[in-house]
Amino acid sequence: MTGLDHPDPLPDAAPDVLDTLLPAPRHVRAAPDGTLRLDASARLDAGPGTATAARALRRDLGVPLGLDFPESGDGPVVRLRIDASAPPEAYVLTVGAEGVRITGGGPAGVYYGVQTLRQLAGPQALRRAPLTAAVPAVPGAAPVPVPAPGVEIPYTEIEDSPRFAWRGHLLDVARHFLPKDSVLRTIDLLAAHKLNVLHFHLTDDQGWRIEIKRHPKLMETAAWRPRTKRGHRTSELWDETPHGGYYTQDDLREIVAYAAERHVTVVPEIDVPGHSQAAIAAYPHLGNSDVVDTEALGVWETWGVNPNVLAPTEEVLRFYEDVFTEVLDVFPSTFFHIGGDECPKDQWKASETAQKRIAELGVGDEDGLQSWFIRHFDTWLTARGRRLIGWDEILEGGLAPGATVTSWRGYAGGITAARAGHDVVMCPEQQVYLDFRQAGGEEEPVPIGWVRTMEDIYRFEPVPPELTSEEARHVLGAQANSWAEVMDSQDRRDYQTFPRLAAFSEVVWSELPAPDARDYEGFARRMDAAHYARLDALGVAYRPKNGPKPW
Ligand code: TNX
Repeated sequence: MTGLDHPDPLPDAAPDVLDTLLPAPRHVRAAPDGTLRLDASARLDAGPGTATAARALRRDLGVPLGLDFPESGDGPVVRLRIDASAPPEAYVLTVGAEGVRITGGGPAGVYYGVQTLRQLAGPQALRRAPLTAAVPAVPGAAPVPVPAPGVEIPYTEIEDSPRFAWRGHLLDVARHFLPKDSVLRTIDLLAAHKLNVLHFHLTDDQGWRIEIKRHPKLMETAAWRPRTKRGHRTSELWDETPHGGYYTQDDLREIVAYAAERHVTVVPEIDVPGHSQAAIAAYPHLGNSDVVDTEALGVWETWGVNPNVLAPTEEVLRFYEDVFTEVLDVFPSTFFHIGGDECPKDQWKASETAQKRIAELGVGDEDGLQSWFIRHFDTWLTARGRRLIGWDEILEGGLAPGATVTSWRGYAGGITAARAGHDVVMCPEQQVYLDFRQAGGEEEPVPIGWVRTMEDIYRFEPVPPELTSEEARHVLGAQANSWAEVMDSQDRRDYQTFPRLAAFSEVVWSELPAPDARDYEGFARRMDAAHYARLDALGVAYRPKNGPKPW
């Protein structure tokens, strides 16, 4: 049902559209007899605090359905309201004879109500333009009449709120740069799935992607690699063309504002002290120049864990304070991700400078040195009203007092951190990494890690049973990470990310039973009945169940 391609009579809402919502709401009641017809007479009454939802209604539902939603008129009303006694992301959506009412606990709740209304209106509401439109008339030619727009929505009452506050997706733009437009589109896709954190992995050995005005070689040198390894199963080859790119600070401010309008928080990551070869290639004094010829290092051209890590010196701390100052200026997020993963300690073991630091600081060993490094920035960030978050390796040598942990090497790091009273975001790689292939067949892209099907993702449980309910409160939520070593195009990213991100969205939004008791068949039915069609309307090159592949 689309509302516009068969204008007369208006199409019936799919009778079972209430059973296709995804992520599944907490309670859906079908009200008896009837559907509401939203046509050009429908108007919008947006109460205080509902501006983002009102704009989303007009942009994300009105434009593709051809409805303007003026403020006055005598048609059905869409009423948007806030009831601050409810949690900020909760909403109640009522569709009845007089119109639609969406009441949210806060602006985000009303916004999510609009996203649900979009699903009730059918896949057409996920497009960017109506299927029929008046076109600018060629001078002298007669205009062709356009059918009246409209859509029918079943009467219902829906009560909904998310299980977790942190519903995230990691986008790796360091291994492969993703043009700004694609980042904005990703934010649209997250919002349509009621996900609310974009973890933006901006730096790595293979590339630096954020303009830092104080240190211009990060853009001139660190943002580019002379050649790159393309990972396709059929052709793993070195591509002699350079790869690179970076976002200017204005690009990033635009991304942050675009995300905020959709209730998505962008959490920046600057990965230290490992994963830093690109920065060292630009500024060799950042590396351990007493053990390796850092002048000879270029931006890394291949994948894996890199031995060239930052030197643990005051000079390096000052350099990164400069960097972080500019990053904080661009990203208003409370959380700031500092990386901390996969920092091999061999160079520190061999370096006299590093050994002297260990002795001076009295931190015992190389793990203590990394912990000192991270603690420095924990204090630094806390003094600026921000919170440090890092990969679970930051537990080694002692967790910094204010740190939150993204637990990726399984659940263990997250469990330890939660028991010590630290907040945790769960993203165990074996359960929820989207760079892992989603089937075992020969035709899948270059394998990274294990096979993780849509069903595996659907049965991912963020809260490990080992935690008491008190400890479990530290699990803020989860995120699905899309590392991009072999995702060198938007299509390749779409293929890896969808449909599995849809399954993930339900895991973090809906109150699902324990993994074995989850109704995967019911989820798959909703995918088949509506959600693949929604992804089609959104223009997502997801992995089709039975092929062919989109390349
Ligand atoms: C480990 S997850 C990494 C990434 C890789 C990923 C590949 C994490 C903190 N580090 O640098 O891209 O594996 O799956």
